[in-house]
Amino acid sequence: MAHSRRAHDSRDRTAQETELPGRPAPEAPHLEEPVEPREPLPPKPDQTGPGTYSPTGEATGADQAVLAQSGARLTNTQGARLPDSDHSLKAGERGPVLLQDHHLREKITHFDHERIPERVVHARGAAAHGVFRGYGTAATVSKAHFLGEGVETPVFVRFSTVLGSRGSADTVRDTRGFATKFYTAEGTFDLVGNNIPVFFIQDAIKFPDVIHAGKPHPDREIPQAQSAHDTFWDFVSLHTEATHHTLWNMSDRGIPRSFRMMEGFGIHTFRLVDAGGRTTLAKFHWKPKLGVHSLTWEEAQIINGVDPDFHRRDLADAIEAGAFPEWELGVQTFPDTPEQTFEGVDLLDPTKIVPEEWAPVQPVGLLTLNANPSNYFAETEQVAFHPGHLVPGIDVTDDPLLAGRLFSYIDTQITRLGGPNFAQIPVNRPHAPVNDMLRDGMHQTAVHAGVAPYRPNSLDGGCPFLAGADERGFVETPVAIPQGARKVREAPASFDDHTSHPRRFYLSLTPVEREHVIAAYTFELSKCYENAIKERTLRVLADIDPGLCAQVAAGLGLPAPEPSGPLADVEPSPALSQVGRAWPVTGRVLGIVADGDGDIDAVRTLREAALDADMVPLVIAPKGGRLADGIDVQRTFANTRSVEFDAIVLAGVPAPGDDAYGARDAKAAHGDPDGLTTDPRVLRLLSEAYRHAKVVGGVKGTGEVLGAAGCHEQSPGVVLDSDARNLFDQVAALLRQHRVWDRFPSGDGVE
Ligand code: HDD
Repeated sequence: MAHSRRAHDSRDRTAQETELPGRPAPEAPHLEEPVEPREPLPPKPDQTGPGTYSPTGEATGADQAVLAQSGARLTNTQGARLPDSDHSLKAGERGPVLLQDHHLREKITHFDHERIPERVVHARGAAAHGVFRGYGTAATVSKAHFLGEGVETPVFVRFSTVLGSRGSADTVRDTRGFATKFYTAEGTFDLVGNNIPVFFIQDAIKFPDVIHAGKPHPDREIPQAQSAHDTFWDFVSLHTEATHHTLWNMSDRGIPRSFRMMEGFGIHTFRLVDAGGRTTLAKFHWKPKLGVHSLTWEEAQIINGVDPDFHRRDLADAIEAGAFPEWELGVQTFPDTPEQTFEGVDLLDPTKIVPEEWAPVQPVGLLTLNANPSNYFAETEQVAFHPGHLVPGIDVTDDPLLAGRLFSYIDTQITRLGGPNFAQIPVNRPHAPVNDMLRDGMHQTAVHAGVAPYRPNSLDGGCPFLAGADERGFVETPVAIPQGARKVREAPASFDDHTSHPRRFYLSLTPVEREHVIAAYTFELSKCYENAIKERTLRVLADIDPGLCAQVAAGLGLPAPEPSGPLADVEPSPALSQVGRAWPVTGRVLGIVADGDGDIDAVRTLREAALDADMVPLVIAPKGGRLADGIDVQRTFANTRSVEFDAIVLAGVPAPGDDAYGARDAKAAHGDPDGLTTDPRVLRLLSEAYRHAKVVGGVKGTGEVLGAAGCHEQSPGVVLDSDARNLFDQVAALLRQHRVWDRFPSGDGVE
């Protein structure tokens, strides 16, 4: 992966760039208000696009960049230049505003309509542009052109939370959306997945129910972006097919460290078609190169207060810094038999998984996110995904959840984006030529040529012509329908197993991960008012694992019920655990605490070692500006918390600064003028990081401060070394495990 050594945080970019070896210092930005027009910036790649006048052919001159914004002079919407945009037209300076002020009315009217309905689910999101490169390995199962060897396809990926509103916090406990738009040469393919491989419901007809239960209560509209409330637990305890998904939500998967460190899943089984027409059933997986990592619950809660945009910022900063996140796309494949099962797992049931140990995930291509959107609303907000956006080689199955989705997504865009022409919005435009015979409608921006948008015709020379499979047409797979099938509102008997898969997931977790699941259930249920809901959930848990049930019951102060019958006999799937593997440290954030009296050589060595390892070093000091020797400060004691960092090292013993918060108070709070006078915010940084099982360390002379923060030298993951390079190497080695897992409570009693 190529990384430029730019600062992780765009706010610090200029400061950091100036000191990087071999990089010319950028010009000082012009911050004064310019008085003369300057050349506008050239459009960014995502601000240009195919001409809007004729999607059926070559652009006819309406350059997107010109349409969006150009010229140095303020104009009205029609391009007429304006002399004033700050004062309404009045009858005299102190007189009434005149109704004839068409400029005032145009400006205010447009503003009044700036908001569009937020997505009914997945309203809160962040996105990026990128590229997908096929490995060619999928050729044996799919003829999709974009999966071909070396084929590069532009993509747009949007990550999201499900329940919260557009302005809600990022690190809530929730499922994360992972939606990818591949602009392929054969048309757009959307893989609209999540970071959890199963879903709450088996049939789309229940989607309004599960979402109504998860959204805030209709009377007070609380809680926001949370599942810790009565209606959610009421529904999932009565509707036990939700148990598997809920268990994943209560695990660490519900609070990812970063979008960059999440797996993604297509969830449904798809039907792949090869060049010879042979079909294979398949499930899609995204595997992050940075590993699968999560926050601790306390971290997530702190971040929701101190940086509600944490995931959004993390993604944008990493891309801006050149630390481009990557995922491998993989497929699990299964023979396309009439039963559509694999090793007893019903492949049409989206609440079930096939363990990777049974069907390995075979890599078929690499996704790299390498550019931030230029405009949030135009792109991230207006992007419209649809599981029915398919290309030749990838077809759907009869999963009843997928069937409903194929209806719902287009429908929702019509409300959300104001009409049926949302595919003409730049971010939604296919990169393949479009000739669809669809005409008119709200927000039609294409000026279609021709007179015969119908078939057959002779007036437009018979165009457009049809394309069969031999001309890369999308031909539905002719799947047999069971003979004598009756029209029923029923599900197959296999859909009734709601316990064996959640049980496998729970048994696959390490003790520390199970502790987190227990804590999450206990927390969420403790937020419910109705005891009956808690008791019903405990009965569900008893059938998953009696130990889990007993511990949650103990936390709630309720008796633990017995399982309703014999427990499902399942083997664990180690691939489901996030703990125990070594991952790259690329893109991880190292906090280096120092003050002017600190060990400047150590600060420099730590920074350079971190940059060499493609990590992101951020210097934390009592105040902003620069340390001695020109080292820039990126964070101050006042503006940061430990949650920003994956590891923290001390390169100085910072005494209270003389900035507004805490200096004198801090000394007073210590009570002992001869005692340790470390700034209390540094002690909090360290003790918090320690509590969250992060690697902490320091150079020589900092042991006492670490000890005062509760980070004792003998404790796991506390590193002291007089040599800064050695210190870094030990910190980085520990960070490969993401956390110092031994530091969490032992998991006693969790089997
Ligand atoms: Fe959905 C959005 C993922 C079931 C109806 N869904 C949406 C998004 C993601 C998913 C990632 C956000 C896309 C974006 O970033 O714009 N949804 C899923 C997955 C599902 C699923 C993985 C099950 C496997 N969804 C599902 C069902 C229905 C919907 C069963 C309705 C019957 N989903 C929608 C929607 C949304 C949506 C209402 C809201 C905004 C949008 O579509 O564009 O149509």
